[in-house]
Amino acid sequence: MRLPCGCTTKYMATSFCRRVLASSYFGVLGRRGCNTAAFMPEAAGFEGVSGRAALQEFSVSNSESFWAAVARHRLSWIAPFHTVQDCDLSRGRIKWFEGGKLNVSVNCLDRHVHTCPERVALIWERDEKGSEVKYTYRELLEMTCRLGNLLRRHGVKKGDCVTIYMPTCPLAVASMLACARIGAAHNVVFAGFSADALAERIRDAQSSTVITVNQGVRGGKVTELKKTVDTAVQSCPTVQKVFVAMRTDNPVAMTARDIAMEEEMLKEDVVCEPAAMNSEDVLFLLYTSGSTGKPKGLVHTQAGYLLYAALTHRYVFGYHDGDVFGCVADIGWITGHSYSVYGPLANGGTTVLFESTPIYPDPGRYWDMVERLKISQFYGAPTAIRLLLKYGDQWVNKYDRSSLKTLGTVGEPINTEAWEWYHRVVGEGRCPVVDTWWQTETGGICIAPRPSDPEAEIVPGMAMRPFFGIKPVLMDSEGKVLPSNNTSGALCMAQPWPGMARTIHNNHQRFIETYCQPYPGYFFTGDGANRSAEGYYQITGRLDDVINVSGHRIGTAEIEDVVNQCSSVAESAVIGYSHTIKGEGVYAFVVLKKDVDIKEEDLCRELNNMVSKKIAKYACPDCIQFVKRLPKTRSGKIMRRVLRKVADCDLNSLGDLSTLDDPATVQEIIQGHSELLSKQKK
Ligand code: 7RM
Repeated sequence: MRLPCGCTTKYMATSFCRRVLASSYFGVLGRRGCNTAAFMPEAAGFEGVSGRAALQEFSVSNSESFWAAVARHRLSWIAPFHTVQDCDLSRGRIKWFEGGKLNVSVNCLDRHVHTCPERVALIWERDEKGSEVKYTYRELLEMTCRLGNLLRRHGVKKGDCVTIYMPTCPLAVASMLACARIGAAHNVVFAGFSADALAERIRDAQSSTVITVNQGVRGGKVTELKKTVDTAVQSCPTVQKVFVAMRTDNPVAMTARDIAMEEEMLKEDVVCEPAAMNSEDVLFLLYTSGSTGKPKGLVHTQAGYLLYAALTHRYVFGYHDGDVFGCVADIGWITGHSYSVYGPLANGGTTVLFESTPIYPDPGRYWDMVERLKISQFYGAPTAIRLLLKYGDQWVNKYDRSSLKTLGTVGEPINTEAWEWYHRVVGEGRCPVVDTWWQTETGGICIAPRPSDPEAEIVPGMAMRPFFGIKPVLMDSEGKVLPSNNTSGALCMAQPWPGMARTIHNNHQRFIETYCQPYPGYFFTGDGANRSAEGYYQITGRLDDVINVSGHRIGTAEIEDVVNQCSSVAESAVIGYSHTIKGEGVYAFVVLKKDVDIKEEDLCRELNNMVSKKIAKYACPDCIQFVKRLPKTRSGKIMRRVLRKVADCDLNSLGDLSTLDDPATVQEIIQGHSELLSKQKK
C-alpha cells in the first residue's frame, strides 16, 4: 500500500509518517482555523489565527511564537532550544534557537531513511543526456557516512572548514552532508572559479582539507579541476589533504597529500555517529562578491538556516511528497545550497542535481529532462529563459511538460517578455511562475509571489510578497522609512529571520558596516525596490558597485583590480550595462599608460585572459573601450553614473556634469563608444 507521504506500509510505524498523516487529517477536519491548518500544519496551534493573510501577519508580529512552533514541528532536535531568538540588528548580533542541539545531516537523511529508505533523494542529471542516476535516501546516507568516517580518519574535526571544489554531483552533496555530520563547516567554491580565486577562498577559510574531482564535464567540455586545485594549493600552506573523486575515467597525477576518495570510502563503515551541534555552530561559509575587491565569506549556521531553507522550499513552490524538484543552479551558488540540497532534503523530497547547461546538447535540454524525470517544480534563472526564448517554441513543445506544477526564477529581475514566455510556452499557461527574490545573505527566499496563498494573484515580473516572518521596508535617501505604497527606495528588512547570515568569516566589522550600519536597526540588502499601489514589491537591482552577470554576482572593484595589474594599463573603470541575454554585461573603460604600443585586439585578449585566470570566465568584460582619460570629479572620483549612461546608449539623461573636472572627457568617451559599436556591428 502506498501512503500519501510516498512510503509503503512496511515503513509506516514511525513518528515522521504519523506526524504527516496526523497533520493533514486535522487540517481536513478543520480542528482549528480550518483554512490555515490545512495549508500549514505548523500553524495549527495558533489560536484565533484564521486565514492566510492573518497567518502572514501573525508570523511577523509574533515572530517568536511562529518560529518556535515551526522549528519544533519541522526539525528533529537532539536537545530542545531554550531561547527562540536573541538578536540585535543594530549590533549585528543574530542568534536563533540557542540551547538547541541537532545534526543537519540527520535532519536531511536519517529521519527519512527511518520512514522511507527507498525513496529517491537525488536524481543526478549528468552532463551526458539520458544517463541520469538515482540515489535513494538509504544510499545517500550510506555515502555520507562513509565519507564522514573517512574525513574523520584523516583528521577533520568539529569546527574545521573543508573546501569543496566539485561539479554538481551526488558526491558533492554527500561531501556537504558529511561535513555537517561530523561538525565541520563546508566552503563550496564554484567549479568555474580559477586557481587564484580558489586559492584566495581556501586561504581566507583556513581550510586544511579540499575535496575535488579528477575532471569536470559540462556542456561536453572537460575541465581539469584537480590540476586547478594543484595550482591553487601551491599558495595555500594550510592545505594538508586533497580528496579526489573520479568523475571521468582519466587518471590524474596523485601526490602524497592526495587521497583516492571512492576507493577509500569503500573501506569505511556505513554507520557514522552524527555530531551534536549547537544551533549557532557554523554550517557553511559561502563566498560572494561585495563592492570591494575582496570577496566575503558569508557564514550560515545550523538550525535557523536549515529551517528556513526547508520552509521556503515547501511553501514558495508548493512542494509535496512525491514531487520531483528541479533546481538547475550549480551547487557552488547559494541557490544550489538551499534549493538543490538542504531545503528539499530536509523535507524528504526528491531533488535533481543538474550538471549540464541549458543548451547542451541542444536548446531542448531542460524540457527533455522535465519529461524524462517528471519534474514537478522547475527553478531556473532569467538569463537562461531569455536565451531559450530566442531559440523558439519548438524546442519546448517537442517535450511533454504535463508533470510541471510550478515554475520559479531567481538571480536577477525577469523582464515581462521572458516571464510571459516562461508562463505561456513552458508552463502552457497553467503553472504559476514564482519570481523569487533573495540573496546569499538571506539564506533562503524572502520575497515571492504566493508564499502563504497558492491561489493568490501573480503579477508578471514581480517578487511581490514577503515570506512568513519577513518584514521588508523601503528607505529614502535620508534613511527614513517610506510608509506609503507607490514608492521606491532602498530595500531593508525590519526584523531578523532564522535563515539570515550571521557574519562574514573573520570580519564581523565588515558585516556590520555593510549590512547593519547603512540603516541602523535594519538589515540592508544592497538592492533597490519599488512598492506598487497594491503593496507588491518589485526589485530593481543593486544600489552598490556589484553587477549581476547571468545571475552571478561580481564586484566591479574585483575586475578593476585585475585589469589594473596589466602592465599596459594606467587605470580603469568597470561598470554593468544592460545585456539582452545576461541581464547585465561587464563593460570596462581602460586608460593605457603612455607610450604603450600594442594592438588593441591583443590587449583585449590579454585582459580577458587575465580576468579569466584571476577570477572566472563569467567575469570577463563583454566590451572593452580604451579611453584617454576617465570622467572624474574635481575631488578625483570617477563618475560611474556617466559611464553607465554611455554604455547603455542613454545619452539624453547624462545628468548634472557640473562637478566634472573636465566635461570634455564625456564627449571623447561618447565618440569612442559609438566607434566601438559600429566596429562590433561590422
Ligand atoms: C539567490 C541569489 C543576490 C542578488 C540580489 C539581487 C539579485 C536575486 C532576484 C534578484 C531581482 C529577483 N543570491 N536578485 N533574485 N533581483 N529579482 N528575483 O541570486 O547572492 O547570488 O545574488 O541577486 O540583486 O541582491 S546572490
